Amino acid sequence: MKEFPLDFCPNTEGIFAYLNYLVPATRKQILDILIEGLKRMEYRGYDSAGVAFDISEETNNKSAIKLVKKRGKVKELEAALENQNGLSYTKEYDIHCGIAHTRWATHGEPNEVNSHPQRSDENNEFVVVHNGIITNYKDIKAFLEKKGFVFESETDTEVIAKLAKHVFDSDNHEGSFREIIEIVVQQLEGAFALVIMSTHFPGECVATRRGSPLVIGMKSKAKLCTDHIPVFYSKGIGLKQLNEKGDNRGYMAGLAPNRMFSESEYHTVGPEKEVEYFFASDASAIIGHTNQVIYLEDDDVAAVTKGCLTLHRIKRATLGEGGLNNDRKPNLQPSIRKVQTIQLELQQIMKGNYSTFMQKEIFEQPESVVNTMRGRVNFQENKVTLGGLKDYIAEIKRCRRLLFIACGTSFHSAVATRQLLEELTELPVMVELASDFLDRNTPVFRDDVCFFISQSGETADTLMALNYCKKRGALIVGITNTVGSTICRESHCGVHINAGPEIGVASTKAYTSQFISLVMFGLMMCDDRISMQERRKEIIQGLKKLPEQIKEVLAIDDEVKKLAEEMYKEKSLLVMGRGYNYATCLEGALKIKELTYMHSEGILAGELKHGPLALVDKAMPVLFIVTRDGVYSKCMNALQQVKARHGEPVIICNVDDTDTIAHANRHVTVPHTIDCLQGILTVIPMQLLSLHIATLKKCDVDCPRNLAKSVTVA
Ligand code: G6Q
Repeated sequence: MKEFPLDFCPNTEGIFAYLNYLVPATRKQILDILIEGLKRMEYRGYDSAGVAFDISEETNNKSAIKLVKKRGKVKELEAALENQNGLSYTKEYDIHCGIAHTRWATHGEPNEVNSHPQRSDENNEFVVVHNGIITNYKDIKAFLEKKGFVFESETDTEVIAKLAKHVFDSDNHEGSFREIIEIVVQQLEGAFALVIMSTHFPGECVATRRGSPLVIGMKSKAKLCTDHIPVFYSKGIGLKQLNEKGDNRGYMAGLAPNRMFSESEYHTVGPEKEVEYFFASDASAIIGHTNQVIYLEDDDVAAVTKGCLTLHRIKRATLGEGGLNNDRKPNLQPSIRKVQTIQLELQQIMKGNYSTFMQKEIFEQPESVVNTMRGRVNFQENKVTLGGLKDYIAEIKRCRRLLFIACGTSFHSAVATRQLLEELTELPVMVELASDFLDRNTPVFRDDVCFFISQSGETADTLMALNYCKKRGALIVGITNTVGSTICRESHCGVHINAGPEIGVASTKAYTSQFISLVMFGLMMCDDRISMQERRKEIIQGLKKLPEQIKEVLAIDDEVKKLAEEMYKEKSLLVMGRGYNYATCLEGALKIKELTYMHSEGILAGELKHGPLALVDKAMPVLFIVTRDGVYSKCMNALQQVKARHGEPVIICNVDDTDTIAHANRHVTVPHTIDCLQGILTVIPMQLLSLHIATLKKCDVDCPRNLAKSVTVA
């Protein structure tokens, strides 16, 4: 199978691991927990799954690990686990570690050998689950092959397990588990999150990340010692040393931790010692067990030994590596990881009565927009307060320019609000696609304010652009939907859009909440401008009416479905509009193409005569968005041009706009709101249309082909 190039590797994989310490559990219960963890992450998309667990009971107490892996769905892995000969499912384990994974093939086709966990050798001495890509795996593989290792899979991951065994064997089995893995991760390049277990360290596990999320949940009936975990620093070693010497003898001494804190571990206090740890790439796999979590930072190495969790880092980042920290001081990296309480409720991520997560999320918008505004917009006094920004507003007002940087749908939310932000802030506003922004080495200055908009808060391109701007001293503002995400942690300040978990790969409710968050920011920036007061008031009153108006749009679902029935066999759809509705054209076309695999293009109506008009004839499906705003007559002009070429446009326009409706072949209507908010109402028919076309074409609505919810590799 062809390897995916690095710029096309959405991270759909899922890691889940469970470690129980003095919390007795039968093997059946342990396997159920592992399988359940994988099921919670199924929405991310995957093509094979696997688990590793302890079987020392079956091998006369000689430490041993069993791997069970299956191509296909988690339920097939579950069935395979039920049919393992010679395994006792009732035997209780006081201490146990198990790791599990859902894989989406990148290096090597989806089959059992390529699935994770990957192993060091036939005895499964070290086994690993891995999300992401090891870019230098070929070099490491060549090095290990010279040492006599024989590889069985086509994966990049296998080098990790084998390198761990090599380091362990070369050091006469003297290093601790954590020390071994610290040496291993220093040799790895690329993006990864890893959890590793070993027959040499039963009941222990080590986890680490770089550029791919990993969260650890803690649960205990006993009292836990602290609400934060201190981080130790260890000196690093380089691949060069490993290559030159050919073994790692002597490296353990170099890695002796530089102790800096007296309180070193996360553990229980008092006589009761029982504790459980859950490791996952996605908090949704943990919330069913505990809401107490820590988010690992890049290069943290977490280790659990005898029920105690410790965190280490190889070395402190220097200014050159990390730029400025969140206080805009040289970055020496925080030296603790706070234990956080996640608010996510299990039912929040369940599908309920809806047939897909996407449908549920579209229909949640009357509530999600309220949640975005809750406690922030005072409709009586026409005031807006964003708690995460209020201390920075004075600095933002003094800036040279505002930059809004994002990818995909999140980028469209910036396009949708650019005009309003220019009007309300009276500042130059740049709207940038993160990948292009980086490609251009765009100049950024200390007095720039850079906004990073991201539903997941983990998108690699957006994150790289953030680091680029942070190093240049700009103020970093995060607009995210995921509390604790990397973008949210790396920002100096920001706004949580509070849309609730968005599971469907196609972004819907996050878009409308991002849109509103940016509008609220604009309103906050001009609250002391006398000349803006009338405009502010009408926008705030427009925001107040939005939830009810969104309900009215959702009520036309059946009409949109009929439209979909007429369109779903078409090969293409052009979506045209201008002004405030241009973003709806881009976002609508993105929804159509990603969900239905139909070609679709968002076209600025002002550009028609500069090229796109050539596409228009009787056979070309066209959808035109025309609402009663400042560009209405220009839109009507463009509509006439389309009709003059025998185009038969379907129109999205305002309710009761009989003049416009008269020009339509077919139409759907949305309520009228103030110009700058109209895009929130016009995008919903486009979300519904793409959903219905995808359903009619029997496409996978929640997991469109080739796409992932969280694109954590650039
Ligand atoms: C669209 C997708 C996608 C998404 C980008 C950016 O339906 O969800 O375009 O918006 O991949 O993701 P983040 O908003 O998570 O950064």
